Amino acid sequence: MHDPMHRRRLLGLVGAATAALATRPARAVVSMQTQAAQDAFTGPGANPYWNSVGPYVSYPQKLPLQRLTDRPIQLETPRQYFREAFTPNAAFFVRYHLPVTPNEIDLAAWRLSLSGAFAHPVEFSFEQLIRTFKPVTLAAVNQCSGNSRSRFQPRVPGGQWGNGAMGNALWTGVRLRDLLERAGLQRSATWIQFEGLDRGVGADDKPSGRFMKSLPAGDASLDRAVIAFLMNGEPLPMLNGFPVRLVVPGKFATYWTKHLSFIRALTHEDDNFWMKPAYRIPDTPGGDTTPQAMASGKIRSVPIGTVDMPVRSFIVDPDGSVPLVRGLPTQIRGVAFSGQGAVAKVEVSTDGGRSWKRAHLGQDHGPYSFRTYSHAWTPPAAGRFTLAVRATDRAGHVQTDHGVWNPGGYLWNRIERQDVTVLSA
Ligand SMILES: Nc1nc2c(c(=O)[nH]1)N[C@H]1C(S)=C(S)[C@@H](COP(=O)(O)O)O[C@H]1N2
Ligand SMILES: [Mo]
Repeated sequence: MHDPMHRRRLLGLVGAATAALATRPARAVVSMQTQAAQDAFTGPGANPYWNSVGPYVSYPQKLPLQRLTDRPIQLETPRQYFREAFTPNAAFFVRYHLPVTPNEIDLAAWRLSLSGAFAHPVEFSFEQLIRTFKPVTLAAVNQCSGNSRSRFQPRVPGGQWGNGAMGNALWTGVRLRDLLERAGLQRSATWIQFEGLDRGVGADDKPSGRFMKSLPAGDASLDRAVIAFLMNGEPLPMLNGFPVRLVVPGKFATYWTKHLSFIRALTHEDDNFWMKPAYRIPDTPGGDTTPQAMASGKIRSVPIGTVDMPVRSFIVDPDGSVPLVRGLPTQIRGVAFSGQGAVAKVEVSTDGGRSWKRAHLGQDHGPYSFRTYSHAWTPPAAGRFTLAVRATDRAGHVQTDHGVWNPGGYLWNRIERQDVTVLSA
């Protein structure tokens, strides 16, 4: 981890800045199963583990998290940290693609460079970055494209995440557009490429040794993108991208480049491995297809950055670990979000999705944030109950019972359920 000297220096700089403020994609389907077999896993009434089943391991600056893999490091956030709108930095999930990740970064030597189709290619030191541009703060959910991939039936290759490959934070940083303008982004630029400092052999057969992601130069998401140096008011944990990371509100986390150090204005489409064939979705409504359609070879694919994150909601409490009591009031609560428009409504069902009641929404932290919800429920009888939650966003999208399928295991957003046992007092 980085030297405490650097941390102190960073905090000093950050203080000055804030004072101014007020996988490899599937090549083949692993197994074919009948609709009945699929429903047993993911159909209505199914109650898969909320998290993955990895061991709890503590990494530097991190509480014990559920480890999927060590090289690259992949750590999942346990369910209980989603009780609040903001995910603690020390509990925030971690996902890398390459095995060699920075353990320390000398802030005095670190630079963010802008190269390629700019009138004035430029490099910024950390101090220049935070002093030159006006800092902004916004809340946004960072969600891995493969969050909940373990629900896919048929199963697809890739990290078998439960629901904990997501987190919400208050990000403070400078606007990407301000930097692009300062460097004189040229009209010939069609894609903007981002790269961090992690290195090594990844899922690529011909190892690039670098993780690079690009968005179209005119993409609306770049207007809201922020180069963040604070996460929930603190320097970013090393594993979440110290000293700065890209935050692209509404887009999946694959574009949220950690240890962001290289920004390149490209005059051609980026076809490096991490843009093609990795991180692509079928060019179909909702990125939904079938193994059969994939096998036909007729499905065109597009980068996952083509879409914003679909609406989701989660039951955090109760979690089924303790029985409820008949006649004793309890709170059903959790979080909801959408990259396609703020959460407009959250509804809760206590009869497995047959009838729905509107939940109470918690504080509004902006359109890209988690929104907490709660619903008071007094179990009317002893027995088994299936709770369910569904959210609707301002664009009118509502969660359904349909489980999406695509070979990358992306875009899962079906209605979540939780079975609970109720005892007679
Ligand atoms: N430098 C770098 N940035 C990266 C990645 C990476 O491998 N290297 N992975 C991306 C992906 S796919 C995800 S899901 C998020 C995870 O962010 P986190 O580790 O801060 O939770 O980082 C994104 N940014
Ligand atoms: Mo990801």
